[in-house]
Amino acid sequence: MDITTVTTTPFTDQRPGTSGLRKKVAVFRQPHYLENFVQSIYDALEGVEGQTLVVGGDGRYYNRPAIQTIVKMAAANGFGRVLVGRGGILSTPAASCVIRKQHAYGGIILSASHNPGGPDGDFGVKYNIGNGGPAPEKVTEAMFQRSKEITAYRTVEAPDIDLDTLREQRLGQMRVEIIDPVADYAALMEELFDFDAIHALFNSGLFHMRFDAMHAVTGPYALEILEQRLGAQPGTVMNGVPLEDFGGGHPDPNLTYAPELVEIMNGATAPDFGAASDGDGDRNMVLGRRFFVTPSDSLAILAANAKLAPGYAHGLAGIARSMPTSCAADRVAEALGIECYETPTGWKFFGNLLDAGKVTLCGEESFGTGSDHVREKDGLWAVLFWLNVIAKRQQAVEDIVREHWTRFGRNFYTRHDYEEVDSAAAQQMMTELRTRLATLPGQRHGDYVIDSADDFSYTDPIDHSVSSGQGLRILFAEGERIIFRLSGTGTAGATLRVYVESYELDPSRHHQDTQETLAPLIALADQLAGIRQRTGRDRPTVIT
Ligand code: VG1
Ligand code: CO
Repeated sequence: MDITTVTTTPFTDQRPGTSGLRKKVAVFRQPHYLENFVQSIYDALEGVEGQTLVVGGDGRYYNRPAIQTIVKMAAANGFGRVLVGRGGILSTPAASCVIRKQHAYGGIILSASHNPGGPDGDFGVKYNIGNGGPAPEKVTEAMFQRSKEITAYRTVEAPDIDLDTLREQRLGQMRVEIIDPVADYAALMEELFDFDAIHALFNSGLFHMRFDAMHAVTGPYALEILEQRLGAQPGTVMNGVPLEDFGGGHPDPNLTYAPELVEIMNGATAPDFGAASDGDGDRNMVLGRRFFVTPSDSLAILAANAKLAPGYAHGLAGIARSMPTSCAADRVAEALGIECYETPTGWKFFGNLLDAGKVTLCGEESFGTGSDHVREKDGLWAVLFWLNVIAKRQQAVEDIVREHWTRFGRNFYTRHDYEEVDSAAAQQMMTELRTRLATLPGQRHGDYVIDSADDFSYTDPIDHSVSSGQGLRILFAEGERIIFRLSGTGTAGATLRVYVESYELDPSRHHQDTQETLAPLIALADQLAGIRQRTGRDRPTVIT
């Protein structure tokens, strides 16, 4: 088979963000745009000759043509074998699982996660390394550098491969295997959780759940695992067929973008348990009957109950949470006598800690929870973990959470997002606040005294790499926190995220409303940073 070398010129905007290169579909469709980035990935890797690459995506628009391009270029760049999920489908955690289980060199995952899809929506490409996790910064930086100097890419002239039949094909010297996207992943879940106990729970007829796959990638996984293997009632999984535009929705499992599920769970005949996952299947939202579990609490509760699941029966080595995630998990770690690590936003920062065996569970406030079973956050895993805990404790979700608060105290927590604000204005607001950070400690604002303030910087405990500029933190004397960050996953303008938290030990106050409880701190955040004035917005776009 002939390898073709195509001459090209660099684009200057191919710097991967929080999780890969994420752009509008129209940007990716420019001639050579995808090819340039894929060649930059391959160029940044060493010794790929004869190696195995895993390829799959969340099924969004442009998934299939992109896979054809990536596979042909893999053949031209010397890979020995490519594993592709049937139909081009692989959820992010399943891709991580396959990379590990099949000892692949790495994988390319096509997704823009929770961002909307379709011809006018977003697309994304991320590279995962051999441990199954997102490429660390030094690797993504090498790709970006390469993309700025690229002059040619390599591909092969060949007919498209058949993505829809489980079989082996050849592209020159390279084997292409179409694999069942669910098999390896489902087998791993069976090892980790007590499927018999969960099966009995569903079988009792006294327990009902709804899982909203949001027309994204988790549909086939949830149908197989929840309905087929665990015996949940047919219809438990809703919106279970992946669609290229996610049915026009925003596949982000939160109270704003999953209104259908939220309405069911708030209804008079609400089931016992509700859950949803995002575009690429790595996020989760967990709901009880008329009850929302914050992702930060979910991490803490799973940690406190981990021994109920067979995969974690021996206990946890440690816990890690991203900096903006609430401190609820820290209290559990303290009680368990284990370490709790605080990392920058983005799953890639957990990789070294997991590989070194320092932590077992990880979580982010952005509906991400996971463990050392793979190297990505894992939506369905979190749902199965909750089901395992419910089956063992035989309690309602709300009761489990309230008991947790009584024991550990409650971290009231909210995130306010200001989406698509003017980039320059958002940058300026951050810069201005950054220069004033040193003057803040000691200031009193009503009931709150500022204890310290900094621009979060992280030194990886394993490889000692330093990641600075990871968010402005204002910490108060009684455990309250206000954090300002600019998103690294948006594709239009800037997204400002403001994270606000307080801590309450007194159980008589645990029933309070989150937004009301945090209102004075939310007002203070605006006062300190001038959000309204700088962004011209009088309220956030999304509150979680
Ligand atoms: C967001 C979240 C972050 C998460 C990232 C990728 O990043 O805040 O916690 O790791 O998305 O999630 P940012 O930079 O926009 O705040 V996903 O589901 O895209 O893989
Ligand atoms: Co995602």
